[in-house]
Amino acid sequence: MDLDAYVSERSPLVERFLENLLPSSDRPPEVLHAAMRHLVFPGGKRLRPLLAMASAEAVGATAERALPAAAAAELIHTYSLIHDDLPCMDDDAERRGRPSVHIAFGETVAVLAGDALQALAFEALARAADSHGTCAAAAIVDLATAAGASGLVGGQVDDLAFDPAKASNERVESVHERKSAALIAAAIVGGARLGGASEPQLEELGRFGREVGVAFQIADDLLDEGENEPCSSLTVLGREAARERAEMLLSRALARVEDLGSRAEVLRELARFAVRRDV
Ligand code: GRG
Repeated sequence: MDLDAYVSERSPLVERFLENLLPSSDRPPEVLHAAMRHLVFPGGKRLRPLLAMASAEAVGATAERALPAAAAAELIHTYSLIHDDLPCMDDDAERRGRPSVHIAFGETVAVLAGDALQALAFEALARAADSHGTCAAAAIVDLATAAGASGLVGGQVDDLAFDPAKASNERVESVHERKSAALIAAAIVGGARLGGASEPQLEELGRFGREVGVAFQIADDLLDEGENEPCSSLTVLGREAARERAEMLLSRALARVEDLGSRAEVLRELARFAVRRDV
């Protein structure tokens, strides 16, 4: 299975879709639109959109069907990175080797660009209602749950307040599930929903997404070795046990989508990449 060929073929679909969705930086307020685009283009690995498309294809639909869910997940991801880099959060001056949005545009515009990207994510999915019917509404609920207080935002709050004295693998993975895995699962389930998946398929894909998401975050903790993060699998498990835990979650996840057969091979390969990556 040639993952590079898949990525080269499908990525332009996402880039075009996002390009049409994002307001032009020639249009006022120019500074807001430029700030919104700053981190979206060029993006990072585009893992969430690729998973959304592969998930739609795993249930027999085209990658194009998944584009609103793919783009919406990427926009939520991007907004969360912009806000995470702010001085009041992680205070990072660089993202993907370039100045963070608040360094390039100032804090006020960075907060507002994140807000606007979040709204745009839901707009993209809501607009899919015409072509995708009620499954678009269900995908909106899933995305809102993954992005909100019980998902990304709640996970971030618990991460920031994490007490090293009370650290345990359970507590760390509870943060991983919400801060990172929930959005990955929403991308996968969203793509499958828009692709017309059945309820049992959606349930299995949701579990697959959460397990891959936690394993992805453990891989991220391993890549961040040396940063001395209190809320990290590396801190509570150590390097070897953390790697084994990620592999265990990955194989459990892969077994869940075995029944989808060869159509799901790209989805499985993307999951392996997410967990074993070195970027
Ligand atoms: C500020 C609401 C709010 C949430 C912040 C995104 C986030 C939550 C924190 C950033 C730090 C972090 C470890 C997030 C977990 C998700 C993660 C590993 C993000 C990086 O995702 P990649 O590797 O990034 O997919 P690229 O750059 O490839 O898109």
